[in-house]
Amino acid sequence: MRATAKAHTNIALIKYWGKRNEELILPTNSSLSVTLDGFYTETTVHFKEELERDSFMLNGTEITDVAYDRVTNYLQLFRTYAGREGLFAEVHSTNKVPTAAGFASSASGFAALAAATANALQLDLDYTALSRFTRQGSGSACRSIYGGFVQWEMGQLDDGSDSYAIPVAPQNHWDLRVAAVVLTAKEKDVSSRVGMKRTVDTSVFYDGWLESLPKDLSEMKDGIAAKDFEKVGGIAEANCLKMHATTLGAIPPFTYWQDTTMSVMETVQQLRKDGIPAYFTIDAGPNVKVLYQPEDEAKVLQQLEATNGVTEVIVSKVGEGISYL
Ligand code: 2P0
Repeated sequence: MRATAKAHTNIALIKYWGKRNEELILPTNSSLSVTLDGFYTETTVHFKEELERDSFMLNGTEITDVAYDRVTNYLQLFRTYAGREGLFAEVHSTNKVPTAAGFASSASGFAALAAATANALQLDLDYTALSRFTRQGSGSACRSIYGGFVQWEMGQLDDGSDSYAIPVAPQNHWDLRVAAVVLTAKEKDVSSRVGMKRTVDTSVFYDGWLESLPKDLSEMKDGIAAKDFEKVGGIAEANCLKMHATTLGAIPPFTYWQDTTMSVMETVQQLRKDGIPAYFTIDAGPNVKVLYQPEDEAKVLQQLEATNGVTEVIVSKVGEGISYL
């Protein structure tokens, strides 16, 4: 009753931004991401008959706060499914996701936890079922079950059974690079969960965002199939800007951008003016991720590293899906 799994984080090219059901984590739109090889979580789950409660160690430290509650509540889903109420586990996670890089470690974290838990309980789940379970830990995590380019199908059903990830193109389809640009920026004060809820509930721009998504998604998939870098980068950047625009229309309004965020955006725009195709995307925080092609790496990194407020640039290639260790 012990298993270890590894999962990589992902970056959305078409963003998930809003839930229609908060408990089941059902989104208001389908999203699409690329799995990254640079950032991952390894998790061991060990169920033992003699335990009286779950325990959670993260990077060697015992966790007892809300993060523990989230893990133990999540394990409960599997216990109920397996008919193993009262069977508790020791969970050991190691995060190779520098928090400073502004990646949601919840994506790789819940994907690795789901995979390890299902294996430890010897549940014979296919990737669709595993992705459905993963989604209930953290939405974006369901995309990390697969490597390469991955869509999270929003689904229509109230019970969430048709809301899961589907592979769009495998890891070896296309050799893209994503630079995570680490900034001298303050921690965000609106979490993604709070931010997306406030936006759904109050933003006057939210309907426009939703209306624009089917076209973005279908053109993005065409661009990926054709390996059309400028198309994919252009749609990803515009989609990110629209998502962030919705936060300015919320009540009270908020933004994840800081001055250093905008400096990096300007650097990327200047790279394009200089003939180098590079595009940015930003999640629920100040850090920026930059998409580029391998042949432009030296110039892109040089310009990013020279930008005011940039402390580090971490490069990822397209990553693989979950694996068992
Ligand atoms: C995404 N983000 O598609 C979007 C873009 C942030 C901006 O998914 O509440 O940690 O656990 O489902 O997945 C971040 O939110 O939120 C996120 P929950 P999650 O990657």
